[in-house]
Amino acid sequence: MEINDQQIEKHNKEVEEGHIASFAPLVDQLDKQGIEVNALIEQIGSFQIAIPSWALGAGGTRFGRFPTGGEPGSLKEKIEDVGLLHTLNRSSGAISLHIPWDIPEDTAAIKQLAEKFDLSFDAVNSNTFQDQEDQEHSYKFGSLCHTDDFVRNQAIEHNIEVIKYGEQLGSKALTVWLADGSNFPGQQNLSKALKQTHESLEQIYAALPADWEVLIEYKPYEPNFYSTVIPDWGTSFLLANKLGDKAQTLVDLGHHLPNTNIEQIVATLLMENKLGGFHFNDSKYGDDDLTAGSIKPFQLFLIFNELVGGTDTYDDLKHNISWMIDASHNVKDPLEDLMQSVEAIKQAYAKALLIDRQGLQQAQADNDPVAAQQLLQEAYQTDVRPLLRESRIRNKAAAYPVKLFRELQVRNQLVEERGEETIATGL
Ligand SMILES: [Mn+2]
Repeated sequence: MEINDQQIEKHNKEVEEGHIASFAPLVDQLDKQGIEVNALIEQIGSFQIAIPSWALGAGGTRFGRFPTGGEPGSLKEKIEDVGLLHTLNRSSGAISLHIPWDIPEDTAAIKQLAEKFDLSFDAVNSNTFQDQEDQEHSYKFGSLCHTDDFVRNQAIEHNIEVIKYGEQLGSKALTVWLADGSNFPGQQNLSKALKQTHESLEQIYAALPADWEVLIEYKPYEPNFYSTVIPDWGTSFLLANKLGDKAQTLVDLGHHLPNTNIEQIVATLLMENKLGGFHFNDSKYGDDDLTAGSIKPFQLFLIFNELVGGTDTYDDLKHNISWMIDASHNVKDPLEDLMQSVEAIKQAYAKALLIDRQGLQQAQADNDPVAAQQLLQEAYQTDVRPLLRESRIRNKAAAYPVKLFRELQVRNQLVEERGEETIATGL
């Protein structure tokens, strides 16, 4: 299943009139505010968000899983799915792989396919949170933190193997998320577990190519419910500092206790040059992995406010941070959900670009919280959807990606090609 230029052009022609009716007055309004609209559209359009290979099928919970039908059954099909998304929105130009689920059998063919869709490979992810069939030692009681040298070494070797696969594909980062921790008080020597993890990470770090980074994810609980070895950004930051310049912290928005001020964490990491990347998603209670911006869009905006305000140039923001989605879809079509996430992330970014930076700095210098709030709300309340649409039209993507996805009956076609029963590997 592929979508061609003519289908996109036809769709954009059909919606042109409605689009102009909302876009033209917005341009007038932004012009009056002294905002360079073309530059803004260019920035919005070139912002790319990587799609996780493990989120292209229906997600499961411990209670069950309800397959979508037509799910990608191989790495090739996963790349084709991300290719579909990128064709529709020109904003999903990268894929993040998970090993061993996505081991390429024919690297050259996979690279060629990705190139055809204009996709690059973002961070590769290791998996030491479950046991594989042919695996010698179990991760039941941890991996990089394990009390047993043999288990630790096996986990270290796996991460080094993941780096090698990533290198072949042109990836530049390894993401490490550990399920390591304990379920009961006394089960684990907490300081020893962290120390062992650090020593294991040192060996992985030593295997990184010169232009690579290791991104260290943190999470306060689950699957362990008493302690996790890397529970928070502080612990990740500590490890990243001990390891060196190539180690960075990865912020997964769902990996915080309720009401944590995530934008403040982002600001601190950015200031210390330790913000390696994001896993975007949204949550109501915990690590819910819901569509980005579906529950707390204002928080997403505030995160982008810190990102835009904390970097000098657009290039700093674009090149030094990995932008990835980490979501799970239990009831939505995964591809539609991913398009909605990308849209929400770009809306937050666009709104953050609209903030009157000078005015905000002045309000802060004047200790004027009323003016500061006014300026944030001015930007946040602006309907930026016409700007996102215009950026897509200019990039030859669909003005309304989900609408066209439905009109073309993409899911039905995927079911026809791949069948109802295929199940994608993933979380
Ligand atoms: Mn994550």
